[in-house]
Amino acid sequence: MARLVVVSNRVGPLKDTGRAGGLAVALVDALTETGGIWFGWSGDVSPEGTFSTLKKTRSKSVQMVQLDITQADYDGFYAGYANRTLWPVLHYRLDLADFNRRFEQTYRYVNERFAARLGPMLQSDDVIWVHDYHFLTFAADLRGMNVTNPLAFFLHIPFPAPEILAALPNAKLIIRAMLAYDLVGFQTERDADNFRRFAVEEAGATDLGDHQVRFGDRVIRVRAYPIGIDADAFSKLAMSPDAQKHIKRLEKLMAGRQQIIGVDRIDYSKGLPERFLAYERLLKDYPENRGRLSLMQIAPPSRAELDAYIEIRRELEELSGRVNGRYAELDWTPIRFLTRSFPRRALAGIYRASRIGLVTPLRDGMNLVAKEYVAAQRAEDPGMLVLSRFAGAAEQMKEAVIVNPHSAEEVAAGLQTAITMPLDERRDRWQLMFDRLCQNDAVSWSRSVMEDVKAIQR
Ligand code: GDG
Repeated sequence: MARLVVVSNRVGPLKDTGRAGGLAVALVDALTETGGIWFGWSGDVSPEGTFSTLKKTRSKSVQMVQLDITQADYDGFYAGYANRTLWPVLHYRLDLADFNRRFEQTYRYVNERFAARLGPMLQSDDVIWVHDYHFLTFAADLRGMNVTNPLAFFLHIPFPAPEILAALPNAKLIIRAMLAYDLVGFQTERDADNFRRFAVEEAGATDLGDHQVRFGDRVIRVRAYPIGIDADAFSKLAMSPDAQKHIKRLEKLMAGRQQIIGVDRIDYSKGLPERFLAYERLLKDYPENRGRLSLMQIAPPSRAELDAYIEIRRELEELSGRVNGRYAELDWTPIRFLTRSFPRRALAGIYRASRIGLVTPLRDGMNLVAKEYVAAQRAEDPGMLVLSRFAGAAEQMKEAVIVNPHSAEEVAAGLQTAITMPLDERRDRWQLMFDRLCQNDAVSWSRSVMEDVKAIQR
């Protein structure tokens, strides 16, 4: 069996430390099956940067190989083009995008340097699987070094409509570089369609039907491979004694009341201020929930150095202060806003103890929290998921209460539907979602990408 080489910005962990999410578990599983390399940034900045000595660690047949970058690479590639240009554009936020041309140059340079360091490690029959928006142009660099191995790519975040992407300077060149991959995978059918449309309408590719486009003399497979979680393991985690401890603590605190849970990195794509406003609207429009249904928002900080994130955090603190000031009672706090992270097993327990999972991103590639919330529920009395139509997860979780996160009235009405939903209906809807999560888990996701990449005609 051909060896697998995974490339992603951050690498590992190789061992299941209890912190690893479904993605790391799925990739380690795929790597262990064939043996291989997981290659990416070390997370460190050094003066030698991509010219530094490779950092290597091994666990059985899998080798982790990591590379530093320089401060200038960090500013232009990571904080710059990846997070200030591509992240907003791909999440449909042209208003937040910074089109600094130096960012783009550094991004292309760092992609080239990573390719130059990976190239010498490759064997002729390796299959290479590259992840996410940090490495859109990576395949073109490898092809420039005469690498002819099968190259697959998966985008974890949304791919916008061509009308949006066209605003990105040099979008055509970036997409043409992506057409150097043999397979380009997305979270949803919509994302795959958007990419195909851009490739055909703007970049000169031809649609061959059957999820394929031609560009020059190459055929590229373009398809949706919705990512899954390790549903069975997460469900068991939610029943573990450790999770149980958290459930007990929360239940004591709630004293018979109920809780809505939100868990998101602080990021403008996650629709957090809109969510707080929708909850405020619920208390206004459906006053029977006052004193009875609180909102707990867990929001570990992310990429805290970016101004946009500091601003959202401040806004959320203000909003929660306002709602709490207005509606709190001596023994009841409406919003509990926790800007810290929790161990995974605690999270599983918190999901399980919450009657509603509220997942309302303005745009999201998939959103694994939606899937984890469902996996953590009690089969006999499951909580209900209220889910944004703009999360990739909505394509596969139609039994959730689907809402438009921009409309506070609609989210409030959705919350009311969820809280008053009869037990039979909750059970039926939950069972359908849970069965689908188990069938389409993280391992089956990576297998289906691997099967398609192996079927590529060379
Ligand atoms: C990108 C795409 C796509 C959160 N707080 C804590 C914690 N988490 C974990 C959750 C979940 C993960 O982080 C977040 O995953 P999401 O899918 O919701 O979002 P992104 O981080 O933006 O991920 C996204 C994903 O890639 C995969 O393809 O679904 O659309 O944006 O697993 O549980 N984990 C722990 N403590 C916390 O406090 N341990």
